[in-house]
Amino acid sequence: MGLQKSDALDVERIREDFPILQREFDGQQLVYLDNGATSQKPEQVIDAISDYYRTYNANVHRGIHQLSQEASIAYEEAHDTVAEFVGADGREEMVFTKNTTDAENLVAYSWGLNELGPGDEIVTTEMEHHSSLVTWQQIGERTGADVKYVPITDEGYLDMEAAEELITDDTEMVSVVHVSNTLGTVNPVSELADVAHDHDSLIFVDGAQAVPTRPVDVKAIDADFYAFSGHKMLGPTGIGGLYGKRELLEAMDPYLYGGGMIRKVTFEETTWHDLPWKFEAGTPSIAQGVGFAEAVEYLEDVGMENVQRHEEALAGYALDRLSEFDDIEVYGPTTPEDRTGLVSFNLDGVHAHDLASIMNDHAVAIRAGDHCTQPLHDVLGVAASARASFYIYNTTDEIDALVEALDSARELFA
Ligand code: C6P
Repeated sequence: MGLQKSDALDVERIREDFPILQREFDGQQLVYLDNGATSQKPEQVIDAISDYYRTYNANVHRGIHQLSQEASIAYEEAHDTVAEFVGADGREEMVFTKNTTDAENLVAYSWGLNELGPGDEIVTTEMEHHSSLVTWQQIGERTGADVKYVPITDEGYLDMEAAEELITDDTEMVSVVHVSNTLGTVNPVSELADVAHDHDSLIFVDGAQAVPTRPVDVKAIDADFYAFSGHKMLGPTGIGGLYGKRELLEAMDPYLYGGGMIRKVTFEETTWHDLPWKFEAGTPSIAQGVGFAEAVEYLEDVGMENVQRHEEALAGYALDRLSEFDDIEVYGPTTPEDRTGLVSFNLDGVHAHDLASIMNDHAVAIRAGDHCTQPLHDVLGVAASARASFYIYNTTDEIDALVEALDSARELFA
């Protein structure tokens, strides 16, 4: 297995932990390049989830029996593990959500509906995922706040000059994606946080593609809110993290009401539980929380600096290989250090869906479509693109397999 351009990780060793990578289709070994959509899961995470169900399955925060105590401790400590991973100040600043989308909606509903009104502005960007763009659009419609979009440059970077003009004293919220899931661009979120704070605005950072692929420190960024999904970083589906500055979370109303999030209920009124439980109504995703923490521990063992170097190496290799062909248009920055390990592209004359289907015939799994960034695709002037996205178990050989499959697509459509 070649990893000619990166010595950051022991990829062969890592691959042994991922049973799904052994799958073959018609005798061809799976090449999984759809990690931006969801990552695969190592044995350690699968075992941690299985172990919870096999040995200490119980509801949390509701029972005094031994199993419930064990489950409660594991679920609570999972918050600590995830909080520490992104530099949050303890479990009080780490709400478990279903995913990034859920975290975006939590902030939009709990903070946005109460705090925004006519004359206020939300500044977001042209490269946002629908989970943020649609959510703020709706909150804008409901509250009368205007939504403004920072444009992108021809090279696929955020236009920072425009950002500085758009963010004004009327801005109440800046919402920005840390790493674009379509362009791969790594945005200067810390710089944007400074601009936002200079105007007394808050900043929400969508870290769905960043936390899995690079070291993230929410305090160093000075984000007010920061969201990410467990399933894109080796964890299970159904669990995500929302970091929020403690004083903001304390001041916000709950998002969902019900069991588990209350302190005292009478027929007349209710008071709320401590953070983060105030935002986790109902029976939470316990197994998923346990699996999420295990995934974080796995990534810590690998080392996030190494993950980042590996991502950049694979991005660089993919950009090099794809630039060999005149009929391929690649989107996003051409400098690997400015992006993460995902590459969106189009092959002249072949619809991205056809391309993904031909890839599938070669057991190469990529994503095709708008990647939940339709407005960004409008800006790029295309309806869809193909996207290969890499993770810690991917190799340069697999990128070669992608390029070979592209050759057959070319032949088929010639
Ligand atoms: N992007 C992709 O293939 P959820 O679905 O809530 O876990 O994550 C939403 C989300 C938010 N922001 C960014 C930057 C994302 O990339 C995603 C998920 C997947 O690109 C599915 S559309």
